[in-house]
Amino acid sequence: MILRYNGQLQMQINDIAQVADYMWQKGWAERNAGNITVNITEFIGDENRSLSVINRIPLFYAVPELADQYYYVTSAGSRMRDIARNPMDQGIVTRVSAEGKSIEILADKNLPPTIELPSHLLMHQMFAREAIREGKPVSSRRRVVLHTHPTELIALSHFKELQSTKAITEALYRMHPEVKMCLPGGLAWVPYEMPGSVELAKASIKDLKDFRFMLWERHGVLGTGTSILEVFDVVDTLNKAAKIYLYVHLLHN
Ligand code: 2HA
Ligand code: ZN
Repeated sequence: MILRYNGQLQMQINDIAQVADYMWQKGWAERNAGNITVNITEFIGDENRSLSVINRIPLFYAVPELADQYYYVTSAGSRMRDIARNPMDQGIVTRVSAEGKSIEILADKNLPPTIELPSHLLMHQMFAREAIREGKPVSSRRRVVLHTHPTELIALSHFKELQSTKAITEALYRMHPEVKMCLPGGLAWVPYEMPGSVELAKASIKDLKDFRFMLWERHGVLGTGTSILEVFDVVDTLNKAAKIYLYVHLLHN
């Protein structure tokens, strides 16, 4: 079925396409690098609640807190440059089933979701629990999970002396004071785990309680928040600080 657009939903999808384009232009999205999930429940509108289910994918674990939540999800193997051109040709709108045991693909096509969807859903489950604890709607806390491969931040993740939350955060704060303004909580350090592995998901979820952004050793960044444009801006600022770090150290050696 084809997604029916209302103004707010169109803006959300446009923002996703815009950020996919920025990440490609920045050189953070080689081949099929990166993935995005956004909770769009607030914007979905009654006109899309009756879309028929194209496919149902069982989950290995239940996420009852996410029952009836709607997500835009990039598809497995999709390229950011293609998502930028046509977000519904390279991504899907899904709903978590009423029992939270499967996801239902609603629009536009029956594409396989990113292989990172199970770990993204565990993160969204954590955000849902945060919101529920505060008596707020499930999607009112963080709605966005974005993963990308920013070159200079990955380069910094190779330096032994920067391989801790304290060391990487202080180095970036020192290089570019803007970082502290947009990310006062700091950047969490996650030691190397296989991309797409359960271990990487578990390590990330542990840090998500206290941090919105994390650096995965020799791999990339995971960012969370309420607006995808704001999440992009933070990664961009972090990566700028990483670039300055590299220039300064090159000039000193
Ligand atoms: O989705 O970046 O880490 C492709 C990746 C996996
Ligand atoms: Zn990756």
